[in-house]
Amino acid sequence: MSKVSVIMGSKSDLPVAEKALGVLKRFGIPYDIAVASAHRTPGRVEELVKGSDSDVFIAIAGLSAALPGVVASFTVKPVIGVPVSGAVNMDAILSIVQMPPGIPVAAVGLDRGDNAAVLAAEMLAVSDDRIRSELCRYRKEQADKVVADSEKVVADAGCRGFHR
Ligand code: RP5
Repeated sequence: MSKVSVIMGSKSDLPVAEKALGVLKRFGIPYDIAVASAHRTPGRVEELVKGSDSDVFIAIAGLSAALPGVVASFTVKPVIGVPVSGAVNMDAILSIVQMPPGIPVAAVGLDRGDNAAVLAAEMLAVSDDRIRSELCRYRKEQADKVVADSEKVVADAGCRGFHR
């Protein structure tokens, strides 16, 4: 049984999907993944979404990125859209951000499959203590890294840091 379904509009979106999978694996969140295009295989998108037992969808697409909105049209579960970069980047961003009223899609940054997975984990953590603990650990690791990076920058610069 999956908790998160990741759908990408094309196999060419796989590098962005892999960022999401890496985070979901780290948090021990079961997921499934498929390629299905809003424009080329709309019926397949509908089948996948309606047949899914996941709690959250991550939809990844570039160009005229209709996929997240189309996924959202078939479910009342939360949908996170990830715009994929290309020759023009605003097309995918605006296609995901500018959803009409009543059918929202949560948008993360360009190519930010990793943030989509973190946001999905945060949604699941509302009712899952284990995932909440993983998220807290993840936050602490990031904070520890900033401090370690700062200490290294100060040491490499051969000067004194703040608060001496
Ligand atoms: C979108 O068009 C896909 O999500 C992909 O980002 C983009 C290009 O698709 P391909 O031509 O690489 O299949 O539908």
